[in-house]
Amino acid sequence: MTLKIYGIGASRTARPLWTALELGVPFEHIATPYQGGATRTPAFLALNPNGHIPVVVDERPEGNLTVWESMACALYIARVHGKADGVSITPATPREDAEALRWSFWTVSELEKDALTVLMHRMALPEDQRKPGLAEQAENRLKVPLAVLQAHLQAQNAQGEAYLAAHRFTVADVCVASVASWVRPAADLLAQYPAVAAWLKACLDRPAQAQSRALK
Ligand SMILES: N[C@@H](CCC(=O)N[C@@H](CS)C(=O)NCC(=O)O)C(=O)O
Repeated sequence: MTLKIYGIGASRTARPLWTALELGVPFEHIATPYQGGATRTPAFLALNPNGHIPVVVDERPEGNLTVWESMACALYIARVHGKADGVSITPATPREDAEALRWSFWTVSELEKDALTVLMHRMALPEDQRKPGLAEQAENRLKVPLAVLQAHLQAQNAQGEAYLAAHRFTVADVCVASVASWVRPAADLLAQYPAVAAWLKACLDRPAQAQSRALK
């Protein structure tokens, strides 16, 4: 039985990679950059007709199972390959499962697009291609979801829970922190949400995060 993860760490593939590394699940990393045509070959398109990374292929006794969409990949690995023992990052109760699902869906619908605009136009693009006006507009819109995240984390902290779904770090934190990290170039904005900034730092300081990003 082999778990294969296609993609590179410096992409949304970090989400399933980070999840697998946190769990200590053995996997084969199939280095697949999103630039240069590797995601447009017939073989790759047969795995993901969208032509995007990540893709997870779980070679199981009953047959191969293919998962794409980065949040689905991370949640799948946690659920199917992790232990729901209340210690690992796998959700262990219906409440933890609900939190992981809702915050992952929330991230792709409420946070990801504007966070990516901040990353691209404050840091990732060559300076002469950056449009600070686009970044400013995105930062203004991000005040709404960041306030929602801040309120949730404050409520969690008030009941002695340091992370999104539980007292311990779970796959919910992988899914949200991997996107919230894109807002870091807007340091002044992030500083307005101290519970978010502290939680994000705790998530990104985890060794498995750096290990996932380093996989080329
Ligand atoms: N919603 C998808 C988006 C996947 C995606 O856009 N991946 C990028 C890399 S981060 C990609 O493969 N881009 C190459 C392309 O679209 O050609 C997910 O979360 O998996």
